[in-house]
Amino acid sequence: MDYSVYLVTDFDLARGRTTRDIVAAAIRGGVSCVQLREKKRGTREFIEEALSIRELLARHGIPLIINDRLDVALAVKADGVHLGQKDMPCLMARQLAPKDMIVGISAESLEDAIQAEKDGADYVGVSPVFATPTKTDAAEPLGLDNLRRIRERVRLPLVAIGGVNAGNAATVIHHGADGVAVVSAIVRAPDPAAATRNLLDIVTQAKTGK
Ligand code: TZP
Ligand code: MG
Repeated sequence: MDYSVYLVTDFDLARGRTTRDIVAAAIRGGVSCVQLREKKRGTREFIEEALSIRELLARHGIPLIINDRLDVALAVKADGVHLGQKDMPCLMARQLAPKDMIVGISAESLEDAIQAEKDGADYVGVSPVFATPTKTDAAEPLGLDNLRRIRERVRLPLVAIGGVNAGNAATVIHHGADGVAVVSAIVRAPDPAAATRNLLDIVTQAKTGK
């Protein structure tokens, strides 16, 4: 599983473009994986959107991860589900999900990350690394030193999220992340395909220099 450039969608930040438009552009730019994050839609709409995005991503062999909702992930046969510290516990999701479903957990501390590994998570979102206006209820930023501490203690793939952009993506990789998860750096970009490609170049370069 490649987490190099991990897009997290946000309809409100897309400047009038649809989530499908943004995902299509990100695919052109070489996105590694996509999380559908729909905080405002009802279940029916969320499912319809997920099916449409899943079909688009499947054509390119790119995994779809569903934010918060294991039921939606199961219903649309998504590749994975992403759960925060206030969502369904990882152990429970692991029991309910098919064996091959990816379960990603947001860790807001070193302890959360260690627990996620014990509970059978497939990857950890280190959240947030930097301050971000995108998620208003985000925890205190962990910073690069804590990212490195988590890297030293946890073997799972780490995805850095929160305030990550082309300006700091290389640093984040150098502090131990396997990939960058971004909302605004792609969703708000005037050219989301170019923004994705640029991030991928930076991450690939930073990984080869590791
Ligand atoms: N989880 C932790 S921070 C965040 C999420 C969904 C938002 C990240 O958004 P941005 O625009 O990439 O800072
Ligand atoms: Mg959540």
